[in-house]
Amino acid sequence: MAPVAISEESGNGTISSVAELKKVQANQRIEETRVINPFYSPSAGNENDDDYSYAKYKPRFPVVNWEPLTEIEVTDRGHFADSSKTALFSAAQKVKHLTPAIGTELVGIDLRQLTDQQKDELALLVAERGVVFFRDQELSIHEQLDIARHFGPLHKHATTPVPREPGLEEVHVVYNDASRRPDASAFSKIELWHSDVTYEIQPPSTTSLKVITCPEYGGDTLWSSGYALYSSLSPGMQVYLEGLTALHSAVAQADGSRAAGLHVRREPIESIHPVVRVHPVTGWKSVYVNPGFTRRILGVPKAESDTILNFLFHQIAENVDFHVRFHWEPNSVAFWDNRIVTHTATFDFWPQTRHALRATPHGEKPESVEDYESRTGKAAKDRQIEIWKEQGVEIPQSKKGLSRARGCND
Ligand SMILES: O=C(O)CCC(=O)C(=O)O
Ligand SMILES: [Fe+2]
Repeated sequence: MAPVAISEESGNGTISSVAELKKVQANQRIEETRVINPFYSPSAGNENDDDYSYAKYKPRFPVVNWEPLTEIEVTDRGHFADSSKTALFSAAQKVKHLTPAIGTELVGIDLRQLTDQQKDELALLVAERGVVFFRDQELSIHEQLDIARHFGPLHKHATTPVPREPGLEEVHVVYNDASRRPDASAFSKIELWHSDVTYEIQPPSTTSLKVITCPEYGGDTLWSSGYALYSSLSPGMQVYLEGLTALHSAVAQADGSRAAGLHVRREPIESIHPVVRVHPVTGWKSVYVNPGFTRRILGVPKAESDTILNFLFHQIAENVDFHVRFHWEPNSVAFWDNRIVTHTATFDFWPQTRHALRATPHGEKPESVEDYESRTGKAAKDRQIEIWKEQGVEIPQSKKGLSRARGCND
């Protein structure tokens, strides 16, 4: 057989036997199929650190071991807010709603100046609008953590990186640069949609991300409203989903980290949460599954679980009426309510650098419609219908078709 010319693999640039060729090809295949999850940034190198003012916030993976999380008491700050949000809105030059379903930008506010009353109103606004944006924010990561702590006890992530600066283990670092090329063969775009760490017993509530370095264009983030997804469904489907629970798992994330040679700081867990949860402050119903972490619906045939989840995942990722897309600038900050939205970053900016810091308060244990209604004595609501009622709009007949079958879970 004629020698086959290949790159550096065979040392002298030629391969003389079929066995050797097969070995080289197998190695190439392994290299090609190596999974690179864009969320698991490896330790970034030290190149250009002298010129980079945020080098102290570059990723680090400490080799420490944390105990499993246990249940904690959390009271949402939105409960304390004045529903007109006058203190917050009167401090803004402009309040810009970005789509009917989701997303508001507040212009002219300095987050460092917020009073506790304004923070409570922000929590309520985020609970209603899903995600709220601010630009040109000088607040430090320490000040960002202080605001987050106002919303709830902070989550420490078991696998994603923390900043090099000591004492910031509650911060989740997002960092990508030229050394890290996203691997489109490893993940579909649908799989990247997620709500943060939904496998936890008490997944996050009012979460914030500050982008400190980003390309001039590219690297946008999209959010999808779980309220809007719920509202879009037929009454029969709404009732069906309200009676279901689903399994959320950290196992794949931990396995992915270990496969990348990284240390997992807390053993992965799996939790069962309602498929429709009620936001404790708005009382609105939201579909609470996500492609990133929800593995199956419990108590139904697997084929049914796969089909229903697949339908919901596609709606989350593809129904653009549920979406808002945000273009970041350095010092932009987003606050989103992880209980009622999913999100995905875009990975279209390689080889440029994008660097962001997240603070993540724990929310309450997700509450089903039935549990919310028996705890509060109030009926959980469909956000869209509430908004139409407020606007004096007649509710379409198709939305009136079925009332909720009470006691169907008894
Ligand atoms: O990079 C982003 O825009 C978001 C990354 C992410 O999913 C997160 O920080 O929760
Ligand atoms: Fe996220």
